[in-house]
Amino acid sequence: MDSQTIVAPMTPAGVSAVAALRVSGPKVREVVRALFGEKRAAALEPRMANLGSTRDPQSGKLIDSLLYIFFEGPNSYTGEDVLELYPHGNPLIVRDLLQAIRGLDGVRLAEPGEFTHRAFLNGKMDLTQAESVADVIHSANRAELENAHRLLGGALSKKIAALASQVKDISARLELDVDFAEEEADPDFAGWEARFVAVRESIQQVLNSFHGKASLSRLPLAVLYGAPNAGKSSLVNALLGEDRVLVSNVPGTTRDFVEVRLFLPGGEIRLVDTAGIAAQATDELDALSQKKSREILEEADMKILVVDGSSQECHSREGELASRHSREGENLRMSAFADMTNNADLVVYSKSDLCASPIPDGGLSVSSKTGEGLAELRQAMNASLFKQSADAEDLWITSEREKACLEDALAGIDRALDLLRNNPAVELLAFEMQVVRRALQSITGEISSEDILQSIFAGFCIGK
Ligand SMILES: Nc1nc2c(ncn2[C@@H]2O[C@H](COP(=O)(O)OP(=O)(O)OP(=O)(O)O)[C@@H](O)[C@H]2O)c(=O)[nH]1
Ligand SMILES: [Mg+2]
Repeated sequence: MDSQTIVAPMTPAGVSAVAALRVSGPKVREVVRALFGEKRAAALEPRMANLGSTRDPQSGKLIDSLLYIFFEGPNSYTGEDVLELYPHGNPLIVRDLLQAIRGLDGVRLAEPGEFTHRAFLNGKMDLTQAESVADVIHSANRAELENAHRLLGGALSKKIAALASQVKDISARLELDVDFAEEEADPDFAGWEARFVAVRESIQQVLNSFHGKASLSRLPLAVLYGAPNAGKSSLVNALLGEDRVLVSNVPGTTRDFVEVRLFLPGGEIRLVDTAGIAAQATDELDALSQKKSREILEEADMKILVVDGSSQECHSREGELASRHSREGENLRMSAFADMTNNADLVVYSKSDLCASPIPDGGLSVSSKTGEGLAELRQAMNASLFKQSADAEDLWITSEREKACLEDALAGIDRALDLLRNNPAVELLAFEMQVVRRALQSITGEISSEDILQSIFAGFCIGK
């Protein structure tokens, strides 16, 4: 690790009420002296918020009056001396402050993830925890965030450490046998297989828990579709609690599809309101609108068919739009339409305030006017679009690197099992168990190379 002091903004570029910068390294006290003066630096108390004015060390011009906190190493995020500064969130101020700090001798701009990299090198966290810091920041839904918090809390580290120590015991025993191999012509392998299989199962279990991360740029997508005038746009407004999209009693009000963001208990989703789809388009524009509706439906993670619950058709069990239209004619377009209406993940019967009769099973009765059924609709969307909130014990891994290490460990234990069953040679067994142990230790970073560390932390954001 180089001994330079590093600085970076922790908050994204742009205007905000307050911004935050972090400085870490041996020159932190000198940074305080340069920014706030000799007296402040001499009286610096760890973990106390200070209000001060800072001037550009070169020009003497006021940069800002701001809060700052000093953390004395090793009791800091990185394990080094750390200074956090909270100026007003004007990009000009952040820039000036950054310039003033990095202009000091022995201070440079931090690389992405460098603070966390230092935290790892200084033993503040292991590699699974360091990787989960990025997950905590980027989780796209609540279940992921809860998992990331469990990882950061060291839940995986504990599991892996327990496994590694099991393997270590086996290795120690095997190595002992290697030492005595000459004297004891035929080591006794009875009982070993069960131990190997137990290790294998534990590794496989963690490996099976792998699933990738949802991407913030790919939020789950729910699409509302149905016949013109069914009440789709009204439902979007009711779910949002504001009049965002146009509503009218003229069928064909919505032309282009409209996308909004909606917060559900599990996280944020994209909700799309589409143009009404009918078996027959009224004109060219209508045909185009309907084509777009069909296209976005193909991308949907949840297709919600909205049926006008106040119309006659909704009251007969078989009387959904699809069958109505298929009865009307059998041309290709209509059967495609029927397919689509039959493909719904959920059928919502709208305008329940106008419709007193019961609705078909499995459907949901809602009114955008009175709010009836909206809570149930949100719940159904949440259940369909998000992995159900995991219980406290549930833990999964998200890192491809950790997955690859586990695969190496699994391959090693499989080779060891094969040897044990077919050709038990104590040296070879000891060698394979060492491979397994190393693979496990590299998950937590007990064994790591500078290259691997570089590639992990390069994926972080600046300032973390
Ligand atoms: N009473 C009542 N009227 C509703 C309800 N929801 C929608 N409407 C009325 O039904 C008509 C059509 O509503 P929209 O939300 O524009 O229907 P749409 O499905 O978006 O229609 P298109 O965009 O034309 O496909 C409007 O006159 C709404 O006021 C409801 O829950 N209760
Ligand atoms: Mg509409």
